[in-house]
Amino acid sequence: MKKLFTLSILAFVIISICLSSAAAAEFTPKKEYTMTINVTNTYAWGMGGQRWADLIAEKTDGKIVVKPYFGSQLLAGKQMNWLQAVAEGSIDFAVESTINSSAVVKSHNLFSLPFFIKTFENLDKIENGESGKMLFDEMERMQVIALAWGENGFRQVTNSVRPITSPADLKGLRVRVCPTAIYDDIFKALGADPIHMNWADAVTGFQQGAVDGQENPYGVLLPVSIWEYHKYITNWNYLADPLIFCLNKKLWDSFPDDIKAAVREAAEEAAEWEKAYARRGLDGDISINLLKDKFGDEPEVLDQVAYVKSKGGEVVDLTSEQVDAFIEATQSVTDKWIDIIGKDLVDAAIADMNQ
Ligand code: X2X
Repeated sequence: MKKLFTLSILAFVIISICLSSAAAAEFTPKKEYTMTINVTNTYAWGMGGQRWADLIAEKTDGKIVVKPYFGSQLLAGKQMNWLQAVAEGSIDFAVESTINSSAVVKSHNLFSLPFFIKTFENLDKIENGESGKMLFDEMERMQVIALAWGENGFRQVTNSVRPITSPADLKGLRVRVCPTAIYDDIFKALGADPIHMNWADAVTGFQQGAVDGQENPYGVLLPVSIWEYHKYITNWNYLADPLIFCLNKKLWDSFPDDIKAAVREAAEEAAEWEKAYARRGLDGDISINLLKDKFGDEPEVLDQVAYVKSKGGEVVDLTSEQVDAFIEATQSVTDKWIDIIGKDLVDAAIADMNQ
């Protein structure tokens, strides 16, 4: 009896050892995972992606190696295709803009509703609120796990012809926009001529004068020295451009818990830094202090608007009456797109902003 007992304990121990080593052996990381990013590593966005990859390596003791591919290299420059690629697993990770997924996921146009979000505070409330959760849940249903919100920024309009202070000033201007429908509607409503161009081709387009203007956040205007092509910059915060730190769901599900925790922590830390870097000087001292106190980082350019001015950019700030004229001119676009985005999500976003 005693012998039987000892034998069964022994059998139990052996089986347990076998099972646990089988579980450990079950996960063998790939030698290298891919990450797609639409811009280069000279932008806050690109630096944020690189930082996520570096932190993943650090926090997993080198077990998970992620290689960022910049400039949508893995997509042959087709920036609008990233979400499908991550969903089907042909690309593993992404730090990408909701604009670039908005053709595939209609709800991502929420951030492109003209003059809807307007402030960093509102944007944070959406990202951290119910509407932000709805957006992440929807991505999970599409096989993409979203871990953190980063930021390209509030987009400002630039051009080489004249200062823009009213919709009439945009009349007839050829404006490069991201290849997506809501931008067409907005710029047509304002009397401009929207031209689709992938970012991979856009700067050459500016150099060659193929367009009169474009729109992008300060985090993009500085690295491409926009003042060299477009002297006039209007700060109108007309729409927001968040980034999502995310990865393929099947890959995520294959990770053991400790790897999941490390990848998530790395995303949160990299996104917090990236957002602060993109916002520096645009939200008073908040982001500058966060970079310094939390990350020990003191970037060379602290005031991005002043920097653009120092390079010869003519920067216009709109009065609230001037903004009202743009809101009025784009009201039909808002009405149309609320239905496409989904009223439930828009209402949730309004409720979040009112919190
Ligand atoms: O294409 C753009 O304008 C850019 C770089 O901002 C995005 O990828 C959304």
